[in-house]
Amino acid sequence: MRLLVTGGAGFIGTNFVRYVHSARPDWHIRVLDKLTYAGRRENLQDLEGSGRYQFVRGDICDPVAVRGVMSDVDAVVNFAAETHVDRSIMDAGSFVRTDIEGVWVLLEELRRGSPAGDSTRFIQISTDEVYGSVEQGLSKESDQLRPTSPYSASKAGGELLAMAYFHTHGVAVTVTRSSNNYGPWQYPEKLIPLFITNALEGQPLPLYGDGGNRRDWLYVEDQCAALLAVLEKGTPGAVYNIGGGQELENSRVARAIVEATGASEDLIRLVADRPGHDRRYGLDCSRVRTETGWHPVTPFEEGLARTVEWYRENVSWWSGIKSGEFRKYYESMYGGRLSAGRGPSAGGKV
Ligand code: NAD
Ligand code: TDX
Repeated sequence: MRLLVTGGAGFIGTNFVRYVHSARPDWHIRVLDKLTYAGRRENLQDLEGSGRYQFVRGDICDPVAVRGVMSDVDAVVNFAAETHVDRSIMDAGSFVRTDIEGVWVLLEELRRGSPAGDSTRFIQISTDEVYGSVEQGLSKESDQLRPTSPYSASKAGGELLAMAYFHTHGVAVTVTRSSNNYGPWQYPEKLIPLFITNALEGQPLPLYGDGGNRRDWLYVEDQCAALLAVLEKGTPGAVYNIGGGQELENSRVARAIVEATGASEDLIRLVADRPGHDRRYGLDCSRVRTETGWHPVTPFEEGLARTVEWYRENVSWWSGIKSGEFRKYYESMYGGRLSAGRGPSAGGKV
């Protein structure tokens, strides 16, 4: 098996490449990654001498770069994307480019290089956010898509285009829609790594709105196992929900982080809400379970403990990130919100 992993130097990609490298010792893995602010070649540096791993820097929107890495592969797993909802609210341009146009470039190359009948697999990693906010119950793969943020709308565009290439051109596309991942190597802009690293630094934990929005949490190693199962046992033309089955209010997550890091609960601050903030997502994962046998095995408390330990042991990884371009981003995203002071001491109840 020769596997191309696009966006492999980001959070889930790094975990997936490491997982597959160890679980399938006869597979060759090539990563194509643009190395945006969210990607780090160093995450996978130790695999570079193994003879089974190759890193190529390049943009999935660039047909020449894509052609150069795709000609001899059996499967492509596409993680490459702009992924942070808050950044998509500030500026959606790069989301439209990478999450829609980039997917199109990958699909065009698959179509060109694989005349009908060829079976190069294409796994498009999508998200539960494409269903939009679901107040009650669980979304099934056949449900209507109602994305509400520029991020989720771009991801919906990418996966719909991918399925169109399955139906129209016979490209062997499979789509996965997963819930919120957490674990090692996650860029500290997302809720869990931001709150863990802020707690370790004694900085405030800015909780949006009333802290009552709910997410379903999936430990990243479980996500990797699910993706390998889908790659090996899933069906082209199918969509698979992949969830952790562990739904929590954000305020509970914040308190769990405070507890796991030994920080003070006073660090938790209620701040102005994210515009268009989806209240809840929930996934019915019976299809992936029935067809591949996969189910998540990591309880949230255990996954969080492992994640906190990883951030404690890898301070140089995240403190470097947080002292760079991130500072400007953090100030523009949180500076005004935090100084507006809706924290518990100012009356906001967590
Ligand atoms: P991430 O932001 O940590 O990493 C994204 C990676 O893609 C980075 O390495 C970046 O350099 C690379 N990249 C960005 N634009 C690129 C381009 N134009 N060409 C090549 N590489 C490019 O993201 P993540 O959290 O690891 O998410 C991976 C995928 O999983 C994304 O498609 C995301 O939409 C999806 N997803 C993530 C979650 C989650 O909770 N993190 C949940 C569901 C779905
Ligand atoms: O500072 C914060 N405070 C806060 O209350 C941040 C960054 C987030 N939140 C809230 C917003 C959400 O309700 O926490 C929840 C989780 O937020 P994020 O970590 O930004 O994730 P989310 O918006 O749910 O999207 C994530 O899951 C689905 C990923 O970023 C997406 O890439 C993925 O598709």
